[in-house]
Order: sequence, then C-alpha cells, then structure tokens
Amino acid sequence: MRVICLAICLITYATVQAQRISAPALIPAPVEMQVQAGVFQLQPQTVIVAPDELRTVATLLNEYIGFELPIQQTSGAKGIYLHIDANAVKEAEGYRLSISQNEIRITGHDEAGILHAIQTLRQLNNNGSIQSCTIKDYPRFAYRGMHLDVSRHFFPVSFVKHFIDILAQYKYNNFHWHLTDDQGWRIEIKKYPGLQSVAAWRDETLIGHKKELPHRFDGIRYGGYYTQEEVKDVIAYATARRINVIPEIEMPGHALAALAAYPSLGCTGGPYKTATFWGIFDDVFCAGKDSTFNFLEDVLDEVIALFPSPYIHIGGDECPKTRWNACPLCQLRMQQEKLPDADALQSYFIKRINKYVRSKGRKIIGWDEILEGGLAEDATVMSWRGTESGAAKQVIMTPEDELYFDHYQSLYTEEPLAAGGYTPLQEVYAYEPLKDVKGIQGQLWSEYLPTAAQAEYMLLPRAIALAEVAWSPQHVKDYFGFVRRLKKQSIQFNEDISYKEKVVYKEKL
Ligand code: TNX
Repeated sequence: MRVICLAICLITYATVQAQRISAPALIPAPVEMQVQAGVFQLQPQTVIVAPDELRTVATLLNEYIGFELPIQQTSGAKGIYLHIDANAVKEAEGYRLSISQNEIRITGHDEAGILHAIQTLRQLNNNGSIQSCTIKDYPRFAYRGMHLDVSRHFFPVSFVKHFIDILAQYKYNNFHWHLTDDQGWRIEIKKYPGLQSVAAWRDETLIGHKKELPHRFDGIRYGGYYTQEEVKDVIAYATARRINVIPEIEMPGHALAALAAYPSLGCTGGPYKTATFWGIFDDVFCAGKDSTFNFLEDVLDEVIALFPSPYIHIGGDECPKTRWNACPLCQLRMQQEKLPDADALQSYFIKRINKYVRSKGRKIIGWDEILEGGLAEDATVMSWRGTESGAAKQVIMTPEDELYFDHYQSLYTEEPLAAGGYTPLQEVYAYEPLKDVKGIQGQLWSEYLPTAAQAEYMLLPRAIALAEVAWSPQHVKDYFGFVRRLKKQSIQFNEDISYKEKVVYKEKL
C-alpha cells in the first residue's frame, strides 16, 4: 500500500514539475493560454504557408527563429500557417495561435496581429522545439508607446533600430522619437541648413546640471543628426514591424538649438547658443512674429512628408512666458487676438500649428501643458505631470513618477548617475491608469544617458514591465510571476537583473 502511495505521489510530483517546466515564460502574458503535451519540432522541411501579402511578415518569422524555411502559398505537410481573418479574431491587433505536433496555425485580426503572434512564437521557440499550446490574445490598450530622447544625447541609427526591435518583441506599437530640444536638433531639414551646421551641435559632450553649478566641461563639440535618408530607413524598419513612428518637434519651448541657428526666431534676436546644461530656458520661439510660424510650417512640411504617422508631436511643454511678456510683437499679437494673458498666447500658438497640421491630414499630440489656455481641437494629450488627464478626450498616460525611465531603478550604490527620482521595476509594473485612456507610454529622457549602452541599461527591464501593463489584461497581472518569467527570458538581454527587481518602496526612503 505504502509503495503504491509513494509511487502515486512521485508520479504526481513529476507531472506537476513537468507542467511547471513546460509552462512557457511569455511576456506580455497572453489573455488565455492552454498548454498541451508535446512539441512542434522545427525541421528543415518545415514550410511557412502564407498568402502573398504576408510575405514580409513571414520573412521576419524566419529571421526571428533563425531558420530559412521556404515560404509558399499552398499547404505543406508540416507547416506554419499564417492567415488574416477579422471575423474569427474580432479584436484589433489580436491573434489566435495553435501549436500541435503537426502544425502551427496563426490567425490574426490584421497584419499586426500576425506579427504579435510571431513574437509569441519567437518566445516559445526553444532551439527549434515549440511547446504545444493554444493561445487567444489581444491588447488591453490601443496605444502602447515608448519614447526616446535623442536630443540630449544622440544615438546612432543602429541603436534606434535595436530599440525598435525591443519594442516589437514586446508588442509595443508606437515609437515616439523626441528629435529636437534645447541641447540639439537631430533631424535634417533641407530648407534650413543651419539646423544641421549649428543646431545639431553644442560645445560640450555631457550635459551639466545648471548654469550656475560647476560641472565637467570638456569643451568637446558634440552632436549629430539623422539625414532624411536615415529617417526613411528607420521608418521603413519600424513599419515592417508594425510600429508607428511619431516624430516630436518641440515648440514653443525647448527651442534653444533652433534659435542658435536662426536667432531671428526668438523674441530678443539673440545671439543664442545650443544649451550645454539641462533645464528650462527663457528663450523660446517668438509667438509675435509670423516668420516663426512660417519656419515651423516649413519644418512640419518636411517632417510630414517623411513620416506616415497619423500623429505629429509638437511638444508644448515647459514654455516660460518671460520673453513673451517683454516682447512688443508678442504684446501686439495678444491685443490683436484679444488674448488675456501669455498662457492664452501659448494656446493660440498651439492652435495655429494644430490648424496647419490638420490641414495636412494629420493630428497633433502635445504634452499636457497644451491644456492650459484652452485645448486645440482634436489634440491628443500626453499626461506627464499627474495621473489626471484633464479636459482632453484623447489621452496617453505618461506619468513621470511611474513611467520616466531616466529615474534611478535601484538603490544599488554603484548605479550610474541618473536624473532624480526612483522608479523601480515593481512601481512600473504596478502602474494602473485612472480612467479610460487611449494608452500608456514610457519615457527615456537622455540628459544622463551619454551612451547607447546606458540608455539600454535604463530601458530594461522596465520597458518590458510596461509592455505587460499595456498589453495584458489587468486580471493576469502578477508581479512575482512576471519576474519569474523575466528571469527565464533574461538570457536574451544578457544581464543579471537580480538587483533591479529588488524593491524598496519610496515611503521607506
Ligand atoms: C521634463 S516631461 C521634461 C523633459 C526632461 C525631463 C527630465 C517633459 C514634457 N519635459 O524636458 O528631459 O523632465 O526627466
């Protein structure tokens, strides 16, 4: 009797262990998954069966799994079948994936759905063995974004593509490219060569804290910009991965680099220098001169021609009104337009640009300051200063406390210098937006990120936690389960994350 009991116990234990071992570590966690016995074994004779319009997606599948499987339109014996069926899969970007020993079937609502399924398959692939399972999956939020500031420090195209790869891998669908700021203008605008020769450069490599404080001045000219050909290349790369690229051209504030090249665009006429320290600067685009709007419209023309994104980000944040209040042309504009104060002038500025962008068939996104003085029609707001979204109808939550990845992520004493703030992995994971929003986005400001390696260090694994918040249904959220899955996957990003997942709550500091 005892022997039988022991045998049953051992068998049960072994089964439980087997199930545990075989439970695939997927991130973001899918909506529903049933694991079955057996595996699909990738073999050289395996074929991908896909209609012609899914050929590029099928090519990516090959790239991701490291095989060169033939892609054909008719069924094969042992195949991976891709097809789009919006009736079978109702949710935008959703997919169904079924894996048995004989075949893999992927049905997507759309091409994005197929691609997300392929990313899941990529995570399931274990040296050619793919666990049998069925998965039903679709995103929680329509907008899942990650931002990268390339102004404060400039990152090469190769890194930008790598960044996009990471986003695609974790089912993000928007890349917010912060291209201009006080410390450097990073996109080629053919009509204004000064943006390339002057605004793309500053006198120091690293960015100092404040003008008044001494910092490590090295006097080495620093900068760079993306040519329009490079921009096109990045957009094509992202588009193939179903990631929309949103360009940000900052206005009316954070404009010092542009003013350094074209001083007449400021209220005082300069001279100005591209900033070598971070913060908020009084010199901004002059709202009194029509030439400012002409310049910005020319810039937007080139930007719109390059970027297919339905949204163009126009900044709108942190614009001091010091110069406008002292500028006769701005005062005149306020009188003519019957604007009660400089906040209303900012609102006039954004509304005028909004009108222009809308006339080109696009919509604007702005940081939450664009709510001040009245919101421009149909504008989407990125809410960074709080968890409230104010009057805007379309809101993307970007709260600085939880979703700024330039903050420290651990209390490890050897953490590299970061912006103030402490945003550990668990805090990112725990983030829940307050109300019905369009989506959420992580921010990677780069004042303290002089190298691509450091940018990636700050990005991971927080962007992976955010991916799960953005994609997976709230009821499957489980921080410790997430960390277990992350550790299984961490081989992929080749880093020991053990200290990054240890949490000390802010209240205890
Ligand atoms: C605020 S958030 C900024 C950025 C800085 C960031 C530093 C926002 C719209 N503006 O200019 O880089 O803080 O954390």
